[in-house]
Amino acid sequence: MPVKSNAQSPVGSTGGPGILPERPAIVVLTGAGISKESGLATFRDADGTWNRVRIEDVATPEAFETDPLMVQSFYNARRAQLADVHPNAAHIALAELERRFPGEVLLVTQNVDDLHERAGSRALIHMHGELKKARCLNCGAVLSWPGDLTPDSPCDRCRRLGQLRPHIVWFGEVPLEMDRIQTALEHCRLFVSIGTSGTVYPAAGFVWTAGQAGARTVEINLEPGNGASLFDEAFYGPATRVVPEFLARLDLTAI
Ligand code: BJW
Repeated sequence: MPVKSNAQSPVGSTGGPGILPERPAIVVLTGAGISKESGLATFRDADGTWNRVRIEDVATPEAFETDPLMVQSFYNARRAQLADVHPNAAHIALAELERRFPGEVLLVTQNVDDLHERAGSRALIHMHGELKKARCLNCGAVLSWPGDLTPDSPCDRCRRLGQLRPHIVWFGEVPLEMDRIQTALEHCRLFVSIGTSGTVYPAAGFVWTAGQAGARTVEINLEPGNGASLFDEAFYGPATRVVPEFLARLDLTAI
């Protein structure tokens, strides 16, 4: 699958360059498992999204070129679902960590939902994009887009019709903010991975980068992920229980 660059697209993060720390002591990576108990499906569990729809039909640039209406409908439904779900105890515990820790924390999420920001996290990167944004293929604008997107929606900036796509990183596209994430991983002292199967790269390789740089690496998941052997420590169980417990026990003065 050829890799396409998202270079045209500006910052994919919530916090913005002023808020995002360059060399945080703690980097947290989250995946779909953290939002599962809020009511959002994961991808690869038995009841996951990829057992319901084919990746090739909805999550590649080729799918969008072939059938934009089908792809827009898939993302419209998932965007609409965000109105019915709420941040859970794991999202809230991570937002509290950011407030409580005297140093800097960077939260990198693979999730395209908005539950981390609704819980109060600010230093946040959405490396696979955001459901509530659209991107213009003509002018590159990244627009806030809370409602449905149609194949002929006009761009708010250049006014061209039919050029907007979901601001989502599909297979074969380069995730957002990779330089910033790489620098953070190379300088952090604690790396915590939560609710991800460790299947999709480059996120699946972050534990290796952080470990090579000397960070303590911790996996929190329902069950061991694909990269389980790469972590120094692991805590298994539902995120709403294990994440608050782990963070409550963490000695913040020792990081
Ligand atoms: C709980 C829980 C509870 C449940 N509590 N836990 C061979 C061919 C072609 C491509 C490739 C290839 N080999 C590698 C590639 C690259 C490809 C890739 O990795 N493919 C693999 C599948 C093999 N990657 C890419 O194409 C990426 N781009 C890229 O690599 O560019 C090159 C480049 C990179 C860097 C620099 C320069 C160049 C892009 C990947 C885009 C991924 N997009 C998606 C969909 C878009 C968003 C959307 O529609 O929502 O992102 S795929 C999907 O997977 C989504 C997720 O973010 C991502 C990760 O999934 P996640 O979060 O791990 O979910 P699950 O379901 O897998 O796991 C959930 C976990 O939670 C499980 O472990 C459960 O146990 C656990 N859990 N309940 C705690 N209550």
